[in-house]
Amino acid sequence: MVTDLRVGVIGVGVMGADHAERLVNRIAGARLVAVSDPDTARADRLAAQFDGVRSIAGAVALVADAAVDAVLIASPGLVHEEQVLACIEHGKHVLCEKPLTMDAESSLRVVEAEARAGRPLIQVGFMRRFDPEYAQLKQLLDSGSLGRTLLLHNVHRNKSVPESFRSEMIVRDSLVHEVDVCRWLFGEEITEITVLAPAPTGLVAEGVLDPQLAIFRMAGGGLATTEVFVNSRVGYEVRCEAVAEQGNATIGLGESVFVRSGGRYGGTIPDDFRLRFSRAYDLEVQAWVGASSRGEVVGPTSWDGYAASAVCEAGLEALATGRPVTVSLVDRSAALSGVARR
Ligand code: ISE
Repeated sequence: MVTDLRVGVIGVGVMGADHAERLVNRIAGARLVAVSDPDTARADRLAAQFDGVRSIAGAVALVADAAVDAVLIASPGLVHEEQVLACIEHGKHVLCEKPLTMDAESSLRVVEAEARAGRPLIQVGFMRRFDPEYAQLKQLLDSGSLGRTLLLHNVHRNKSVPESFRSEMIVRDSLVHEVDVCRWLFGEEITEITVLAPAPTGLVAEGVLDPQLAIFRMAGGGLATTEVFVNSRVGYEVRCEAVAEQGNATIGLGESVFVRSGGRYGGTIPDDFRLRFSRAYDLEVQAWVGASSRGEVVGPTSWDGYAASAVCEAGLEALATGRPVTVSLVDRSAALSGVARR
């Protein structure tokens, strides 16, 4: 008899609550059984919305709980290392929201701990890989029909973010998505990053550099540009254009209903990522549940999380200095055998 994967969710803010609702209503083969949040009242309230969901005080206690088979981490990046290491220690599959951790050193500790455990357990929440449009673009580029990919141009705009969202978070929490997209679409590591900022919008707190423009140099000689603008005031706009030898391809142009009325025409722009990427999140979590039930990992791995952390760490230096910064990764095979050191 096939039994449902019993899932616990750590962190029930915006994204964790969204995933909890997804697990209950849209994911096959899984059952939400527990939630945990430092704000215990918030966790209690969420648990009370669904049948059979316990609110557990303490993230590590949730991981250790015998009635939890697998863990979805949607807490802030600062506490990911401890929580992911606990999952590895207890042999539990984990889907960890990005960023994997806050810097390359701590992400590498996670990669090595997983390697020493002897089996893959970690999927990192780079959901763009599961978005049908991004997946089609990847297929197209990999097919070779457009020739070699030369350039990627990304746009990543949020309508607005809280005042606490500082310049560093634009790199670590927002740009990190395009770091993964570029590594994945090119199938190569990023070797150098530059992050420039124009005179900022007047609509942000003093000292916040928004928007930012990042340039990645790829190992095979390709280049990528990314504009991140988290207070664009427009809506959630995420686009990617690939320029190849025999043509170019763009995704993210918007697929909503096109309306003509009252002398105007057009569609709508989603307010935030939960709407724009709802299908991607469903496919991501469904893939994780299926793979975890089979004892496998699909999608972005801990190495992908580590490489992204290393690029963002270099990106922070690039933002501070205005200069290109080399990204240095440890030897991959050494890391995956659990013994890499920087
Ligand atoms: C947020 O954490 C996300 O992951 C969103 O996808 C991104 O657009 C936003 O800028 C981040 O703050």
